[in-house]
Amino acid sequence: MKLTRFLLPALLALFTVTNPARAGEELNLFGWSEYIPQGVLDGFTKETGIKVNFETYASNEELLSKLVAGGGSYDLIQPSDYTAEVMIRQKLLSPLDLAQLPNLKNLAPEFRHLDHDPDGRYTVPYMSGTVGIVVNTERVKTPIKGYRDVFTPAFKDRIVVLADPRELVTWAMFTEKLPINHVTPESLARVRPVVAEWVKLIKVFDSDSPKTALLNGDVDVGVVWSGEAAILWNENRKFQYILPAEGVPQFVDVLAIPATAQNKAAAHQLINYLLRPDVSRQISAAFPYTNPNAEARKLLTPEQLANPASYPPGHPKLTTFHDIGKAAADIDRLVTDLKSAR
Ligand code: SPD
Repeated sequence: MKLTRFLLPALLALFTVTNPARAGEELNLFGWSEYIPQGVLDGFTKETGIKVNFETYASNEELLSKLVAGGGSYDLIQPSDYTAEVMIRQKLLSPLDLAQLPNLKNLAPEFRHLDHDPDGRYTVPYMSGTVGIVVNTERVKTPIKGYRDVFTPAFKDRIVVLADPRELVTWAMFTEKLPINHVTPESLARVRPVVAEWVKLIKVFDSDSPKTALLNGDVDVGVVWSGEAAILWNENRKFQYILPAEGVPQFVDVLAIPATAQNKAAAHQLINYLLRPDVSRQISAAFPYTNPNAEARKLLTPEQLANPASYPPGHPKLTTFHDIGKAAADIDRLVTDLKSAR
């Protein structure tokens, strides 16, 4: 009698606190392609019993449009810093319960209090990286220092770039010495002819796996995510990564819980799991971006830490994107127009 009235409820309460999401539950994860190893998600399911339904996207625009259109009911998403900024402003994210994220302590101090979410109320850094140039040095003998060296007639149909309008326009803005986060009709008019010339030279637009065209030898040079460049470097040292002289975009992709999430407890559990050093190390092994988890970095090999695409030597100047409001749609339109006219 006593057991039922006092002990059992107490035990149940304890279980609920330490293990808020239970076996049989499901979690809907919407994340970047080529970023979260399936083995990591399987490990999470094995430990918690929570099944992860994983859908992927290749651009922040795709994530935003699906979320705003109410398509799918996602419990955990992975926007880039500047897109999280938009989502926080539009009240699309749920505040985090930091008490459920003890592994936040593993993050390096420079990845806390980022501009897009200064108090860390809504987002948790997942991976960071840069966008830069990869050159197949067996096929390209001319020196490549910046975007202007890539987008030349000599490389017509030998170039792969990200299928990401904001990136493409930003590279052109860097070359024109325009501020990348203050996009106006005038600045877009300035870069339009530059981008128009560039798109005629590009053979492949691919944000999912731009490394593939370089590995296959379909192209000789690319402007790609640093993690893709790091994989190429691991594959063959002939693939050199170059931070563009005119300006280098840096991103921090984060984990966040949509305001509409149905299973916020499980989402917190997965975030905390991904912050575990042993788990985060597995992510770095498969997708070698810059790991913001200081404790996980201690577990990486000297070779992993010496990959110049994952951890660029020196202290290069990097520039982060910010919310540019309605100009984002103008950029999309401009690139769509120019691509269809080529
Ligand atoms: N395959 C994972 C790519 C992640 C890139 N995210 C950064 C986007 C910045 N525009």
